[in-house]
Amino acid sequence: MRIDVLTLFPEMFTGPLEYSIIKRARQAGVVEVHLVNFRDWARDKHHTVDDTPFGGGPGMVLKPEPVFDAVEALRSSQETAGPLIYLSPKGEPLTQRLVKDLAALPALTLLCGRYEGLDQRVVDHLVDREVSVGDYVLSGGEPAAIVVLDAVVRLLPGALGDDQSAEDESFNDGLLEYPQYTRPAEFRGWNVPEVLLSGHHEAIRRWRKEMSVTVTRKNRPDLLRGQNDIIAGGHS
Ligand code: 9WO
Repeated sequence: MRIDVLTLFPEMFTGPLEYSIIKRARQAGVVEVHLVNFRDWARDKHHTVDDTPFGGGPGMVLKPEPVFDAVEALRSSQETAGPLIYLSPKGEPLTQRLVKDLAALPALTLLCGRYEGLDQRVVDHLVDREVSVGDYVLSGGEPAAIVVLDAVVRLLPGALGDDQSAEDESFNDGLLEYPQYTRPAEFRGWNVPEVLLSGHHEAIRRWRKEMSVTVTRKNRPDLLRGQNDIIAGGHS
């Protein structure tokens, strides 16, 4: 898979690209990440990328020309031009379903905004999908793009080591994951739940399902809508 990232701060990606799964996937040739600074596409001598908003108001807006030029240059130089995804708090929520769909593509372009955002004509006439990673405002789209990058790359065939599973751990059956424990069986007086030491696999399976339902009900009751069959299965 090829992932192009359009950003005014490409250096923000160098750390994440050099660790763990993303690093190994790049080394294995599973993913190729290209960082593009769209300031390089500004045509004036000061490489201006922003201007004041029409209608007044605070801050600055990213000019359309450098973004259009950068994206069009990418699209004409590649045979596999993936969809252009703009990271924005106004976007559709990023879900594991969307991550899976993106991971199935041959290419992807991530566009990171700054300041008060992009000129709307970029969103209307160039962007394919506007995606949000959560209901909060960042100082730019870069941390959100790193989230998308990480979630997508770990699903690519060959990205994970043998000891890891690309199953969406926290979303089996649409429930949150059950608690995990490892040695020692007693730590500072706190014991690992007895059932996990019992070797009784059916009892362990039931306990884990029950814990999944309990933590989901507490932290994400929205996920339980339409899941009553699964909850019933956990108690049967
Ligand atoms: C800032 C602002 C200030 C005054 C009036 C309106 C304003 N809107 C914004 C704003 O939304 N700024 C964004 C900063 C513009 C696009 C890049 N930035 C961004 C992306 N912040 N948060 C995200 C983001 C992306 C994906 N998922 C969650 C948050």
